[in-house]
Amino acid sequence: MTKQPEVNKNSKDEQLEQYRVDDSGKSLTTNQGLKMAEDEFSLKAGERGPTLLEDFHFREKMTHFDHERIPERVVHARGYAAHGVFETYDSLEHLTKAKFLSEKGKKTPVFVRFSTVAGSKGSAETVRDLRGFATKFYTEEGNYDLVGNNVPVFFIQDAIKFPDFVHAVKPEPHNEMPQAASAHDTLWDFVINNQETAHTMMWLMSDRAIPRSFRMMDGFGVHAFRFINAEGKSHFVKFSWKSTLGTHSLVWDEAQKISGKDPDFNRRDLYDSIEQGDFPEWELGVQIVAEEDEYKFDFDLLDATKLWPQEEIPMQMVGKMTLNRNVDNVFAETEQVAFHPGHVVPGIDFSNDPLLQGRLFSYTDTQLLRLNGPNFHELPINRPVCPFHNNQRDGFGRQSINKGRVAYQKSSFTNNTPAPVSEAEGGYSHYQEKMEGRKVRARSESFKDHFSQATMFWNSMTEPERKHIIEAFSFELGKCQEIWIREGAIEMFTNVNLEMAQAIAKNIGVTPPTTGGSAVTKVSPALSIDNTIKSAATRKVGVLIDTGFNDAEVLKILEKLKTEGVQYEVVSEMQGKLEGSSGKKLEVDHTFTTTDPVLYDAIYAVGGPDVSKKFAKEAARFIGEAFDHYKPIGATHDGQKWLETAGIESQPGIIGSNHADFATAFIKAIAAHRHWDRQVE
Ligand code: HDD
Repeated sequence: MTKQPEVNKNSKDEQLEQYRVDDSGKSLTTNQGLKMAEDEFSLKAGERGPTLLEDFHFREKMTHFDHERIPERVVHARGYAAHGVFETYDSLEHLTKAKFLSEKGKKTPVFVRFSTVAGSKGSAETVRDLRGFATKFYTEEGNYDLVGNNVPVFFIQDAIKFPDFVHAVKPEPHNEMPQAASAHDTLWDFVINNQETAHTMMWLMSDRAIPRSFRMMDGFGVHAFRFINAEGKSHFVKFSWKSTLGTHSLVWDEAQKISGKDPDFNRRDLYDSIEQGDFPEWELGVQIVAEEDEYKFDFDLLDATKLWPQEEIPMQMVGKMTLNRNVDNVFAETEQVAFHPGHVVPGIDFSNDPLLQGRLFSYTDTQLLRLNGPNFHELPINRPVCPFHNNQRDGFGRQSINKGRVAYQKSSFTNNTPAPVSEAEGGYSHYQEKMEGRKVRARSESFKDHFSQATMFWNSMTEPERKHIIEAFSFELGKCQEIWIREGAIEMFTNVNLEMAQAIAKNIGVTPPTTGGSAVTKVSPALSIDNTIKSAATRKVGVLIDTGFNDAEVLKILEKLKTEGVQYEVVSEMQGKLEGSSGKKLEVDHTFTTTDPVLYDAIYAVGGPDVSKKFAKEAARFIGEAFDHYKPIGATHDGQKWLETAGIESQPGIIGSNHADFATAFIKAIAAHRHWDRQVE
């Protein structure tokens, strides 16, 4: 694998440099700096005698090891991260005074952590779940965290229900099953008893919940936030990340198999792409609503179970983020990074969304436990790139050596410094929203329509997407043991769409409903991932090939794939080098034992003049699975006959050697990603 090119150095990278340690080539010491003469044998009373308590080296090494683990995140435990840069397209000064958005071309270092939500730290990655998409912008005015998901809506409307929701979706407490899965009774019991979940459950049952890659999914800030400009004027804003590679998904059967074949599938994809210089990119989109338009819509802007249809509230692209550097150490960076929606900069403020309001408490609270005290902001990955000064002191693991005798305000010793500064000088000041009302525990009437947008989502789906949603419901509810849960879900989702509920009911042993349904006809084409960007770039092809292959032609085809940015791996029966018909060599990347068809976006079957029975059997398996998963398959030379044996040579997305320009036709089929019009069954 080639090393990534030297990427933009930035202020965060420079700051991290002082903490990086390279121990290679050095003498071994204890943590006190004492060089040690021996590290393999503990100190004993005689060669065969007991270990001595005075063995400080053994004790230090073992104690450190014994304390190596910290609590995993209560949600989003399984995550992976990378560094990068955000560049602003144009000044947004008229909307926000946030400096990182106020200057054309301004570059801000970022750190992004992607995650699944429900699974433990070691769980598989291609599970059906939302994905976390958390971005830390290291701005010159302090850290700004956009802590979002890959779905624009959330399951609940009020943060007080978050512990209930999470307890319901996590493995059931009496037997700790199932891991990283929503297909079980307690989650669906929660769903039918909390019908505000309807819209997000539709997203969870859709292809969005099984992304092909972190690089190929959107991100959403979910809540309405506020932009505040220098005049103090406020606008509501929603943030979205749009991948320049488009939004793409796995198919469910494939996703489940990948969970076994490569539980690290998504992180490997991100890591490898960055190492290879295929830097993933997202554009940041904002949707803006003027304060005076707050009540203009048929949903409440403050309700996190509602999205802002792009067709009604247009999205403006304001900058581009590129992830260009992998971490040096996963624990130090990815595990210790602490995100918080409350980390804001001047020009960005909160709305009264009751889910957001609760989050503003929860994140610091959880870091106190996870990172063991209040000094987690001093960890290298969490430090802002601008200086920070206040009178906070002490606590576990304190790094700073604060000089002087004063740690309080007000003090004549220090002339009352560190002192607050005015807004004009960059001091954060909360938006002075006018508030009135009674102290109540209640939900606004305007939050009570749980189904219209769920139906809009369904209405916006293509046929294949609808089929997948029905299959996902059938899988998930089919895993529920209790019939009343399945019945309750059918009753609930009849409110979304009658035909959908009927189709699911049939699959799960529930009497299909005959009445009900939704009168909502609204459609938002932006919600279908069929309308996304499609390109062959960075797709991964498995090339099935054996000794004696026609090197003159095949190597040209492989070269063409590379030129188009398509990645490929050479798969054969045995590791080593394969020799072509005119002596050219090809290194085998994987054998049939170490890889699998589900790990590729497309298959290119070449074979060789004299393949073994085992090779032919494996090739048939690769082609068969790729076919069932609607993937493009190309075949030339000896591979052509496998298509014919399988009887699939004239199906959509199958490119045989009869194509005049095979490489171009194959690349086109790869760019189409999935060929849903294929006859699979
Ligand atoms: Fe959360 C982690 C995203 C609602 C409480 N959340 C966490 C992470 C992401 C989100 C991406 C992982 C950050 C990382 O990579 O370290 N959470 C969301 C979104 C939500 C949301 C988009 C709804 C719009 N979360 C939410 C609520 C609460 C929390 C309502 C509680 C009131 N979330 C947490 C947490 C976590 C967390 C328990 C676990 C680890 C952490 O914070 O740092 O505090």
